[in-house]
Order: sequence, then structure tokens, then C-alpha cells
Amino acid sequence: MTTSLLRRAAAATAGLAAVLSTVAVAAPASAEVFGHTDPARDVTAIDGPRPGVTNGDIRGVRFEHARRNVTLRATFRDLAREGAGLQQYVFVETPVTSYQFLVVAGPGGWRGEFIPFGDDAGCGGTEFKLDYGRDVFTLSLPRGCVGNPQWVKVGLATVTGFAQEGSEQVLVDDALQRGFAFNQETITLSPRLSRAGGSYTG
Ligand SMILES: [Ca+2]
Repeated sequence: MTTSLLRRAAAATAGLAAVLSTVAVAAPASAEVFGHTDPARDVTAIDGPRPGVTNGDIRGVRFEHARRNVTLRATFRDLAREGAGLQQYVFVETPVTSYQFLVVAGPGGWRGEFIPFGDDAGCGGTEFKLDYGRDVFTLSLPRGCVGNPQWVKVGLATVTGFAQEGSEQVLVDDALQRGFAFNQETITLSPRLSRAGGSYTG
């Protein structure tokens, strides 16, 4: 399921580049935790807003760069086992490089599967949960999975309805901006989050 789903998702989203205005995010220069409230009714398709779509509509997100891991918690208007499935796209930037991860869920696999892009050394302790009852997605990445960095910037975009044969429809909500961004050029990232207990202050 996952490979074909992922391939179709990639094909469906390859052409998406629309960028709406970015919400300015204020934060201290050094932080370990970042929280953001995302607007409701801002799920967006390639041809415009879909305010009536509740599934995958992010309402809030919290990122933490803890001593041993980087954690993410996102809350949604609705997180449902419906349609072709859903995809949580997580982007992590570090002083050295960047990392991309997917959690893909759909018919036959609603619990979801964690898919790291590229080198997945150090990702063995990754934990995640798609809680459809509480409409919450959580992810915990071991710091080693992102190269044990001094700081991280984190972004999340949730994609739904991406694999409907014959009527391809891609719906996206970026956790940190109204509307829509999906690829690494357009996704919105948090401020730098320094490691908890570390001395880095930049
Ligand atoms: Ca939203």
C-alpha cells in the first residue's frame, strides 16, 4: 500500500507551488519549545481554499527540542479514517542539513507508517501516533535521527485526499501559515529551537 500511495502522493503534489502570505511568528531568539495556533477553515486545494474540509485541518502545533528527542504534537479540527488517506509531512532543518519525514496512513493501514527520506540512521527509536479519537498526531524523533544538532527548525504540513484515482484532489494545510505549502521550498518552519539544557543561544 505504502509505496504506491507514496508514489501517487508525490506525483500529485509535485506541481504544487502556490504560496500564500506567511504568518509572522514571533519567538525568543533561544527557545526549546514552540507553539502556534493555526487558523481553522484553511485547508487548501491546488485551485483554491476548501473551508468546508475539516479532515486534516490543523488547529495547533507544538514542537519541542528536548534533551533526547525532537517532538511534535498537532491538533486538528478532525482527523478521520476517511477517503484515500492522509499524510503528515515533517521537515526538520539543522545547522548542517535538512531532513524530511512522512507518516502515511490510509485504507488498510490507518495506524500509519513512518517513512524517513534518505539516511535513516538513528531513527530506530522513532515513535508516532495518529489518534483519530482525539484528533491528535504526535511524533517523537530521536535526536540522532536528525544528526544531534545544536538547533532545529520544524515544519509540518498535512495532506489529505491525495490518491483518488480519476479525480485527483490534493488538500493541504501548513501548520504555520494560512493555506498551503508542501515542498521543502514552501513549507513554513518554526524559529530555531535550541536543545533543552544546551548552551547554544543563537
Ligand atoms: Ca488550519
